Amino acid sequence: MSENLSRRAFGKTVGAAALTSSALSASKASALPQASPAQPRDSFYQFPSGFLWGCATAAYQIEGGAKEGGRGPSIWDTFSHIPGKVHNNDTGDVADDDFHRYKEDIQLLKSLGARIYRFSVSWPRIFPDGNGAPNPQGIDFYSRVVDELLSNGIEPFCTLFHWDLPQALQDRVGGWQSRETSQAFGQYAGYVASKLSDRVHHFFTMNEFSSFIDLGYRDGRFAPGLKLAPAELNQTRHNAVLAHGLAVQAIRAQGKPGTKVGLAENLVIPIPVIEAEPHLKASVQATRVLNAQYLTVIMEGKYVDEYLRQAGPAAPKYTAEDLKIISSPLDFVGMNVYTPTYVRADDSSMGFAVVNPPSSYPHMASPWLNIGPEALYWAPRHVNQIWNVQELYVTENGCSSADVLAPDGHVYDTDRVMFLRNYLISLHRAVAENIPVRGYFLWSLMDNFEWADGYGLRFGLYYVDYATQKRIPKLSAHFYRTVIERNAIL
Ligand code: PNW
Repeated sequence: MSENLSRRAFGKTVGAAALTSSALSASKASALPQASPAQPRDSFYQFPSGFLWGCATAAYQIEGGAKEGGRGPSIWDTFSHIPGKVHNNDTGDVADDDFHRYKEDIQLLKSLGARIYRFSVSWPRIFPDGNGAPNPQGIDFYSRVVDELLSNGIEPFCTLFHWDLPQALQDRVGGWQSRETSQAFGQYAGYVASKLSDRVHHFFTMNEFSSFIDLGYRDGRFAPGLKLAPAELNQTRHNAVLAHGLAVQAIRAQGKPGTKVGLAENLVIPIPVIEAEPHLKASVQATRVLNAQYLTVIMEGKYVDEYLRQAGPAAPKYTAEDLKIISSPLDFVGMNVYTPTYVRADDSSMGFAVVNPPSSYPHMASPWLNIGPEALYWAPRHVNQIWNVQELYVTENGCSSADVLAPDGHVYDTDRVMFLRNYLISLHRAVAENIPVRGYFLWSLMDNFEWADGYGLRFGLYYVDYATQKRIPKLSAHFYRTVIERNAIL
């Protein structure tokens, strides 16, 4: 059973914190109204009313039910069952068992006060064979999830591809190495939109191109575990952005009028080493060049010269028609924001240089997760200013911590609270500067299958005891609930 997010458990802690901060500031003049020691203070970091707060998850990471409801295998089923590919040889066979517990999990969202929820549809639940005849039980499951969300006052945002490619397509045509997969994705996207867009108003085509292509087809660390040469890799990237464009068109053709389409991309987020010219200019140029293969071609309908020049004979082959499809206009852009990439001005033909972090740079439990709160300011600022995007969402932000259950049954993830508080303060800066960020999805609602790290790394607001499937709210869940309730960072 889920635990309620009652204030009682953390009441003492919260009271103590309030007392300390009032005592400290009592001696200082403050622009903010003074609150009595027992009362929470007003926050400087107040969000505009109507700002949407929520959480994100993905099908393979939470659902389980791998062989139920007519679901076909995905490349992640195959990959995770190969010994040595995933930490501890963990698989998503059961995961959080959300396939059976989705009602309980929606109550977790409700206890946080979440207004929006980003979930993903498992392609092989809908088309067990990749394409051909849909499996009616598949769409029924998501239809029930959507109804349950709506009846709890939570708006569903649906991701169509969060990496669980049908194994049938990998076997038949080589997955994203083939344009046939791009075509099949368009058909699948149109079908889901035709069934859910009466109730789901926002669709994301893809989640994080670089993660499933670069880690899956270049480094071999993610499914399908390939290490392609540069020319094949660039063609695979091209097929993936083409699939995105075909899906945008299919959703517009088959979804209800007014259905909004975008994507959830973990763009490289260049941050000027010092917030002054000429580094500011360098960070803008870096954003376009470092995202050339994915977001830039989608937004501009063109591969930037720097990329084509660098790729040389390994550049992808494409037609003008491909570029038109890839750059089909979007209604919004979703950004998955984790780590910063510091850049400085440079005399090279690129106009910028990436500054690699020193070995002392701090990171969270995932070694790649360098802490850079400003990323949550710069990602929306760059995307809004470079491509004039007028509707933005933070589709993921959050972190892994070495969470432990304390003897009193709680999880005191103070590092996650520190991480979130600082990132959200940067997000507040963006919103305060009128950059049109409409909502924020925290990754993740609950601990789940963290891809090649299996269940070894935890990103949830709720701790999941995998032996019992019990969900336990961490300190960060209480923090986030307070943020949502006050619509402010404290
Ligand atoms: C994202 N990296 O993945 C995904 O969208 C989620 O499914 C995932 O659970 C979350 O972030 C946390 O990792 C990434 O190695 C996975 O740089 C790996 C990397 C980045 C993002």
